[in-house]
Amino acid sequence: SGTLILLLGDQLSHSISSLQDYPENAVIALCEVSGEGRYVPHHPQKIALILAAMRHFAKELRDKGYRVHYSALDDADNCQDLIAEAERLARQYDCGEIRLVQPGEWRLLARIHQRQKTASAPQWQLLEDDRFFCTAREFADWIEKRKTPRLEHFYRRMRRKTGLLMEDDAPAGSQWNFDHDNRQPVRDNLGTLTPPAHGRDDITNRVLELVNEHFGDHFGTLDGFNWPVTRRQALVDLRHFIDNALADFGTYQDAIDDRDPYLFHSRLSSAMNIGLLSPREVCEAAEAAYYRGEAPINAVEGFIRQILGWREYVRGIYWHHMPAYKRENRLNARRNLPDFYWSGDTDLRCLRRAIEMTRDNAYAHHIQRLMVTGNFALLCGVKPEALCDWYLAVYVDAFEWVELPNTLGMVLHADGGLMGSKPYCASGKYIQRMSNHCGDCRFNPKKTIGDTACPFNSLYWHFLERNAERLESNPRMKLIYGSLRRMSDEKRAAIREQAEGFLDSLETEPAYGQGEHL
Ligand code: FAD
Ligand code: DLZ
Repeated sequence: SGTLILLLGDQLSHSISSLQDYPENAVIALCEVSGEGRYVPHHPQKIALILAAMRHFAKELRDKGYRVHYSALDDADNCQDLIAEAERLARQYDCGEIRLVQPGEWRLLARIHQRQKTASAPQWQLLEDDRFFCTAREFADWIEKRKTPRLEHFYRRMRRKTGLLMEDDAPAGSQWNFDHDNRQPVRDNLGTLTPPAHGRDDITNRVLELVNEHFGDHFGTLDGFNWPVTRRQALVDLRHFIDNALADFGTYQDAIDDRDPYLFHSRLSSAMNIGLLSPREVCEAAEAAYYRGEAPINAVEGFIRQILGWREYVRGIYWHHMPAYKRENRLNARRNLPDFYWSGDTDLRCLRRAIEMTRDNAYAHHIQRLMVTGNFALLCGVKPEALCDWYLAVYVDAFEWVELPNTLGMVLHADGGLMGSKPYCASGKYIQRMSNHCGDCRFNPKKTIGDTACPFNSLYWHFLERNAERLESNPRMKLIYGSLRRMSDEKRAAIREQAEGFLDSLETEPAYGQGEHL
């Protein structure tokens, strides 16, 4: 009997291993199922991206002559669950084997392993996902030899392995890392860039209607949908970034603008994560711009480090430490996610704008995710499962292999320091320095106590005090704990009272989204 090749919604690469050397007459299946749209309440733009990209990809395969089965969301006999639907199709096409590239989320992999153990037919066969620079095995070999694994060491190894930005054995520009040049705050008249507007064909328009019908109740709007749904569109975005934004990417990498959601960021994460672009071609395009003299080394190195370094590192951490990783909560955070994460209805201007941009675009850039919505949740002690479900739901690029280490590890410092040697905690002064939000906010970042004090300030000290036992001995936290210790008892008590008053005001009955999917 035959083979069913199952392609998931984030496996839309023509070079993917499951499409190489497959048995003659195999059926390639792509399945839209409501189960994948609802395991967290995904942003409608994320669902629309996946479904539109799947439909376009299926068409490209058919045009190339492949034998394709496409299960549409509205099909009467659709099981609405990936595993059940694939097994139904295997029976329909008389396939004894279902072959697929390993999924990017543990929850699906665990279910497939379960089917491998218990189901007599069809047989599930998993292939390695070779669309990354580093395999899970290679990462395991690397991390198992290290007492304190750090991104920087891993990244240098990947630079040497790939030759990206290497000149003989030396790093281009004679330094591995140009981070110190990449911390400029936002400034007036930065000159905003408009991303390319992608045309919507009949396929995309139909998907937008469908998503509105089925998932219109989820947080997020569909109106401004402009994510690339084909490789051709993704290449347009890549070219736009290289030609117009890359040169300033480094300098303004950490800046936050009240009006511009994208600044000089690439907006390429979703295209890479679903397979429309390969990380290698994106890095090579940036490297080529450097050697053409079109972008400085601080920009190009900074950009390549995000992809060759961070993106690979988080994936390695995820597969090496799952499933235990998801249960980590080293700072013992227990608070519910404030309801305003699902509405933007808050007086804190920075949070409001990050959440509104997320609602409108299914996107916020890294520093908004880390230092605004992330930092706030860290300082408040939001429980990891609630925050992780939020990040997994609301961003167009969110898949658990990349979302979880960033949220649980980098933001919440819940993994004991695998993702960062210290928590990325900051007071309102950081947000004031890097952004232009504070001028339009009713809170004052210079004040810690009183009605108009920026809540980030008292929360910051409260967080440090609450977690002193675990963090005080960290050499990178010594200075700040010194300041805390030098404060008078009265001042500390006043800050504590201010922070606890604020935290109490957040405690309402949560509407939904508290990590119950764990
Ligand atoms: P750019 O700023 O242009 O960066 C270029 C590329 O580098 C990105 O496209 C991305 O592929 C990669 N990259 C940058 N930072 C990281 C990082 N920390 N980890 C992994 N890759 C990185 N990224 C996701 O792709 N999916 C997620 O679900 C996701 N969740 C996140 C959750 C939190 C709490 C945080 C702090 C970060 C998260 N990130 C995630 C990383 C990063 O914020 C996004 O990759 C980036 O904002 C995407 O926008 P961009 O393509 O414009 O990125
Ligand atoms: C995210 C998503 C959504 C919303 N819908 C589908 C779908 O209908 N069919 C599908 O194959 N994949 C979908 N995906 C992507 C999967 O959730 C993703 O492949 C897994 O989480 C593994 O990374």
